[in-house]
Amino acid sequence: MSVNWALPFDEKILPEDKRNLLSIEEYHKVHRASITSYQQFWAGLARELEWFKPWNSILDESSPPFYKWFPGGQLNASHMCLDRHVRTGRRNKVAIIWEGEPIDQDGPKQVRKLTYGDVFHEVNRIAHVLREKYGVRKGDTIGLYLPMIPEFPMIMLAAARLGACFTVIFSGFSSDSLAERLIDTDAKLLVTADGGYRRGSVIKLKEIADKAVENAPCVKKVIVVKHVGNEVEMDSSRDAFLHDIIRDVPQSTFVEPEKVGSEEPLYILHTSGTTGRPKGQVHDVGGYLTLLHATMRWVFDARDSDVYWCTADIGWVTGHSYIVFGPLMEGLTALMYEGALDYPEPDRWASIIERHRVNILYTSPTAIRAFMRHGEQWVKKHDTSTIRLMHSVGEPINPEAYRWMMRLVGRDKVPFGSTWWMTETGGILVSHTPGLYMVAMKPGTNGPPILGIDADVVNDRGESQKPLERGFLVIKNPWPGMPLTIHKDPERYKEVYWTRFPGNFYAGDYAVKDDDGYFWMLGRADEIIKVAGHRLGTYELESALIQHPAVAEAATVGVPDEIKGEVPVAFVILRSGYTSNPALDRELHEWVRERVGHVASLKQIYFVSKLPKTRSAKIMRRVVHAVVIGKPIGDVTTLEDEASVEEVRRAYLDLKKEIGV
Ligand code: 6R9
Repeated sequence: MSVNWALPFDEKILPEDKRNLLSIEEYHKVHRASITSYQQFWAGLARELEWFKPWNSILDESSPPFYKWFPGGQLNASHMCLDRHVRTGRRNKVAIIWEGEPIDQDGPKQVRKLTYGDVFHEVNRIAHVLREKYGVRKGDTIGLYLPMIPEFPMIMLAAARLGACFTVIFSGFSSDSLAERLIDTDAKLLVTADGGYRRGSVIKLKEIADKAVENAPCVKKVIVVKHVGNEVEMDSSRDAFLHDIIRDVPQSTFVEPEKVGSEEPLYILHTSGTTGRPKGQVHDVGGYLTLLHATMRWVFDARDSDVYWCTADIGWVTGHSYIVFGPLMEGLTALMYEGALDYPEPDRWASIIERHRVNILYTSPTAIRAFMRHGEQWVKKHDTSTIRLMHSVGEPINPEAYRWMMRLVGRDKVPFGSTWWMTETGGILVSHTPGLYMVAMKPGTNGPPILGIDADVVNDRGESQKPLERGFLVIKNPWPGMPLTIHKDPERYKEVYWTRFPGNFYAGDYAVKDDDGYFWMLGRADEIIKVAGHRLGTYELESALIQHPAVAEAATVGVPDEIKGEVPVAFVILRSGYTSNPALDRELHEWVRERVGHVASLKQIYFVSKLPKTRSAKIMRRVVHAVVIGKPIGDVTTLEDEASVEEVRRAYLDLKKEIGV
């Protein structure tokens, strides 16, 4: 059955700068031509990169869905981001403006400005010690567990320089999550820091890393960046401070960038799902950089004079692509901020824009909703008129948040879009492209697919939906930036993304197209929860819960939250002998935070004696979710015991009455 979707699509906003303005019909025409010969189209973009050796063919399609872009071609991501620029006038251009969180009445206590020359020298020195002292080579993987400091991108670039693969673990993850990801990637070296700041307190990263390494025997050595200066325990046979090991490496050290195959791995980044362990998405070099090059130009309209700020954390894919590789490859000045956007006062973000004269802003709906809640007087304290382009990412943007930001920062005239993509896609695939062609903006839309990307909305049988009929988002052609595979699990890669609609990539999102062919992504069709734009799997939360001795079974679902978009709640069945009480409730909250990380704070725990299950004993989270958000529970013919639904509903309503949530 198709659902007709009411979208606010009558509201169209035109940017003030109409240089690239196209009607949507004209855009579709250009777009159609780009996807008809998409391979040649992308090869044209790839030629703008600097290759050590040209590719043998554009796309290896011999064993779908394991596509390889530009096989035979050789390049190096560190060379692309640094060497190319230091040969030119960009050597003395600021590459990274970094601001730390601590601040007093005189302003931020730490601001660092690193030129392309500075970053180049530092990356070479780090690459030198990684190779000479730690024996890091092509084929090795190193783990990174770091706060948002300039060393973070520099270590990624040093690994890439050696042709080694890196894997970043978000610093909000716990030691268990860190260990699991290190083991999955056989990381032999871990780079961490003494600590990081978060809303004025210090997160003791080294301590968490130590616990993880105890359980991850693959990790033989640990490098520690001194950042906060907190006391840390150092195991002299295993640990060393970065500043100590590079002290004697001369500034002029040059490490020849390794010639890396286009189709070889650059990094592995884990994403959460509903079942099984987190999936390590493996990204290549040539295709990935090609997509970033295109989207930096088209979506962000990157120009040499810009100060560009992406407010994400490098721990997530947005930071990989649009803090590190995208902006540095394009030779931009990228701003990096360590802390919370509304700390210590709600205007921190606006003061950063004003002080550093930011031109391009890439942020999230969650951040915008938090700014809104604090009130517009805070943003009005600052001159944000340097902003000439904005985008949001991570979750659907509600039209209210869009309009607020557009009015107060966008002055109702700058290009402002919502870029859709995911860890798997490597870079932006559905978005406005004001740097190339601009079409009318509509609050809440993602816009049409970018050139070269054939996206569609389909029904259960894989047939195209009509405008305003909800369906599943699919990508119909291979695209540069797509994953090579899931690390150690190619079968799963095939099954999760390529089996539901054979030949098409299944993204797992609900979407509709409107009459103009704009896409509106409506949220996940599976049980992935997006908390403040961060992707969390129900599986990780539930497996943490059932490790607790009191818990027999658990189901977690996302519930709407005014600021964070969604937050997880859990329904828990206790083992016999245990009864629910406030102390146990507190303990379980803490237990999950400790095991998964602070991103995984449960909003509420409901104690029940049954959960809705299928006859094959699978928990029906869909049913739990429907009860919690007050929607019809839909088809329950596979439900084993209908009373369980009542039980979940009662637990939910009782607590709601009691505490008013
Ligand atoms: C980049 C990133 C991917 C999921 C994706 C979708 C949601 C991302 C969105 C959006 C609506 C946008 N999503 N951007 N939904 N509008 N502009 O977020 O990657 O963490 O892997 O999440 O995020 O549901 O499937 P990732």
